Amino acid sequence: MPSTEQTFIAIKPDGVQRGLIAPIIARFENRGFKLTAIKLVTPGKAHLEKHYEDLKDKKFFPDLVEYMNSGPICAMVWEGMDAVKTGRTILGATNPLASAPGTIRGDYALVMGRNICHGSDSVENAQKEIALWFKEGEVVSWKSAQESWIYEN
Ligand code: IDP
Ligand code: MG
Repeated sequence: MPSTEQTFIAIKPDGVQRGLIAPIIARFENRGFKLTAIKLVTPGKAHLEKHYEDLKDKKFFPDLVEYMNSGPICAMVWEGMDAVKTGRTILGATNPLASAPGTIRGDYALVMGRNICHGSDSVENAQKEIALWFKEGEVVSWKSAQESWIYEN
């Protein structure tokens, strides 16, 4: 049976402005993950401070919030086997210079303050982030016709 693990993936304002929505979505689709929610949002400072509340004491926090507040964000939920950990692998390391080619950050970014994308770092945080970014009913449960070609049984 396919796993129903979900992760929150966001294309940050630089990724949206640079026209990278489609190639980023393609990486998750092509890998076999299922898109269960997507929207373009500019949620405002308070929401972004909440999203990154664990980092509020970091020196870069004000710049991070300003960066995230600088344009629309493409917020998504992707579902599938090991979605959280594999989602992070697809993104690459936080520092794009340390990200392997073939990862999103390793292919499209150079600096941490413009690193294109966000991905949940644990199943627990994924659940929190999905609840923060999406309302009840915005995450859609559906059966992919590809399922039996991606998973065994
Ligand atoms: P992650 O996005 O890989 O999970 P986190 O440590 O959760 O990395 O940091 C959140 C975001 O804050 C990063 O994606 C990056 O945009 C920014 N950031 C993290 N560390 C630094 C830093 O040392 N300088 C500038 N920005 C940073
Ligand atoms: Mg993080």
